[in-house]
Amino acid sequence: MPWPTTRDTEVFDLIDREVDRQNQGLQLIASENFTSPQVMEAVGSVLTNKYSEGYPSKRYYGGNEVVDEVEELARTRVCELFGADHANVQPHSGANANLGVYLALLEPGATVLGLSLDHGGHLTHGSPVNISGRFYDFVSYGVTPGEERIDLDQVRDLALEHRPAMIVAGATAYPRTIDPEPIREICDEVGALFMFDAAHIAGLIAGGAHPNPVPVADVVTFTTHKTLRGPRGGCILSRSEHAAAIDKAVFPGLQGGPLEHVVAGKAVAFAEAATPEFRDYAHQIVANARALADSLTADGCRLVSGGTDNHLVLLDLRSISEDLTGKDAQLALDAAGITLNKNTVPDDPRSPFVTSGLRMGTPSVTTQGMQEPEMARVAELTMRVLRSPADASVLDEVRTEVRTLCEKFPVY
Ligand code: DSN
Repeated sequence: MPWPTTRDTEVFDLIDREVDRQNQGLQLIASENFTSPQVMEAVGSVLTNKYSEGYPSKRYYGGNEVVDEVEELARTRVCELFGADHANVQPHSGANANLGVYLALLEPGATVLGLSLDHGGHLTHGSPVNISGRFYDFVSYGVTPGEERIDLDQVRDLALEHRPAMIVAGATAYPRTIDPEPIREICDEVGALFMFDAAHIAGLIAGGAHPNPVPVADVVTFTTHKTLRGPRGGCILSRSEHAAAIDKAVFPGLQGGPLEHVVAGKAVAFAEAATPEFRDYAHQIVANARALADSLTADGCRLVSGGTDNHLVLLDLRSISEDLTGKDAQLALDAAGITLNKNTVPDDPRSPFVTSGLRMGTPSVTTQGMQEPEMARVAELTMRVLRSPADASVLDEVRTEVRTLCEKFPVY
């Protein structure tokens, strides 16, 4: 059957609308970014047509001579970028990367330590609603009550008490540097494996703006689409001794055919992240987050941990109004063209669907070319909405100003 010649306007009109939305509003979701045209070209390529279960030169189907080279290129590039022994570039997502590691290295029911969800951890770090919390015995550590930094004393105490098979570090909503060294020491003291989930900060690590956990941890997982600015997907880096188990866990243990068009996009992104321009970009992400934090704080908003060392800030909305929830704030800001997400703050009395906080991140606006002066403006526009979330005229005014700002920094 020939391919249809009529354009599917229903779908492509929606995509055009999404291009407008991304161009015209402020994209401040800390886990998002604007990937490059070359990454998108690779993801939209004929590699989507190919089945390639297995790994380079060990495939189940024929015709994989080109795909083998694509995947090998991605593996080599990412190993060079982070200084890793081995890479598995097939995980479809960060969640699958984490699950692949658990399947490879843990027995069902094994004890694992992870950062609790409301202190900034991820669902796959043992949430009871996630497979990680159902198949493994996760024990949560948190942040210190005052400074809101990862409580290493608690990690050590819990490790000595529970003797975990693995300690998971990494976060989705933690604004500070995570030093892998002291966690390695605790792992060594109790004989635990060390997995570092670097999903949020992979780009900061690649660009030299944050410490690299690869030489320190047994396994490092990450997503390729956040600060790293590649296509949507996951990746696992490991020491050679874990390579065979991890590859077997990802396929055939967890996934079927790899998405080789996405693997090609990952290869493009890994090369982009190895450039001097990307180093500047990674440092500017952090500088922008600091500028955003300074302006928000100066305007009276309390930030979790008092500021940031990375790409994100966490606003404690109770410092603006006791009645303002993350849910309402997110809706009001979205209506004003400022897109971000509600987020719990440590020991949040509200549920994860309501929350007392907001998370804001700078990877996307930094890709657009915004710098410190624009971050002060973003903070000012955000605070204006947060002070009058129910005032339609304020939301309209801010929306117009957001659009004018974004027009100066076109994306696509
Ligand atoms: N959804 C991602 C985030 O926003 O942090 C984590 O998977």
